[in-house]
Amino acid sequence: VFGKKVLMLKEDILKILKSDGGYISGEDICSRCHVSRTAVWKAVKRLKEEGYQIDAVRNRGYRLLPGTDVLNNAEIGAVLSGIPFLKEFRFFPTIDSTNKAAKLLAEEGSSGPALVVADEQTAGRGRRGRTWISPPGTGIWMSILLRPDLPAEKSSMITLVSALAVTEGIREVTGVACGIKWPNDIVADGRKICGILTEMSTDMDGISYIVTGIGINANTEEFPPEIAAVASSLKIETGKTVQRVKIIGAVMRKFAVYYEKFVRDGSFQGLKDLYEEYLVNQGREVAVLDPKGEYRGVAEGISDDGELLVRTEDGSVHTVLSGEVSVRGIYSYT
Ligand code: BTX
Repeated sequence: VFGKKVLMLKEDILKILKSDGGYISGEDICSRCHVSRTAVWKAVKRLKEEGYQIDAVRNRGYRLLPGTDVLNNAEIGAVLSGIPFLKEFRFFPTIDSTNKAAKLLAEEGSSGPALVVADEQTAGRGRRGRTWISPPGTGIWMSILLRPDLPAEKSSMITLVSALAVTEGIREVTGVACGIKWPNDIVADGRKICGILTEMSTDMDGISYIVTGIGINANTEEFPPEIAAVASSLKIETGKTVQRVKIIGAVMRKFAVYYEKFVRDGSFQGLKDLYEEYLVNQGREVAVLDPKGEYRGVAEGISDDGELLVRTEDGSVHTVLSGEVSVRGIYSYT
């Protein structure tokens, strides 16, 4: 009973602090929660231990600092409760990879849509077995489990749906003018702030499940040397701490809308124009690393199926289905 009381008090105090940007006196909190000063002080201490930055000033009271960015079950649950699209979510303070966890969830029979979020990944993955650097406390590492009734060849378009949702979610919350580097990077100022990894499992009936993994550098201040030149974060771009739960909420709201449209239409066609608005490749010189050899051309947008259209010097238009495309002026390719 005592533990539950503390928990409720913590939640109540948090609610009060969140509803007000300024200082609230201890006395005020006491009378609103019907508890003693000591109880309030203890609950605040607990909240601080959980990462909430609460300023306590004598004669003024308590204030939740705007730099607070806590990722936990309660915060994520609160932000997702308004998104009926998601049927389930899991949060892990640390995990090997949220894509892997989402796949396990699918294997256990989850019908999705489900979301797995972690504060840290110890074995975050990029494409082709590459590593995705996922330190604790700063990033959004999450995976969406889906079971769309679609032919397997449409699965790669889920990456485009995710990219659209991430771009708009980030823009809405932070104002960062990010764009999409086809097919699976979100960039700001020519640097990667997000990577997307979509994986699929099929059975005799087609798609069994799809997991689309999204890694966003939110409050990263410094990157390891191997990616320092190519990576950026929302904090680096805005100079401010972002609240990761807000981004998660905004991205998931957008995702629900675009995914449902995509599945209803059975095609990416209806999202193509919007996608192209954010496409940083558009009209720029690109280098395509084709298995048959590298070639260069100008990106002209995407096809109805989400392939990149590249016009080469001889005037012919190539469709690039997947793979490595670098854009002149955006990392690697100069
Ligand atoms: P990718 O193969 O396109 O990019 C991987 C490359 O990006 C790496 O080789 C490295 O150069 C660079 N890189 C690694 N970490 C970062 C980082 N934090 N920020 C910027 N650049 C980086 C992109 O693959 C797909 C990444 C998906 C990550 C999500 S996180 C949640 C989910 N779980 C999981 O294991 N993967 C996905």
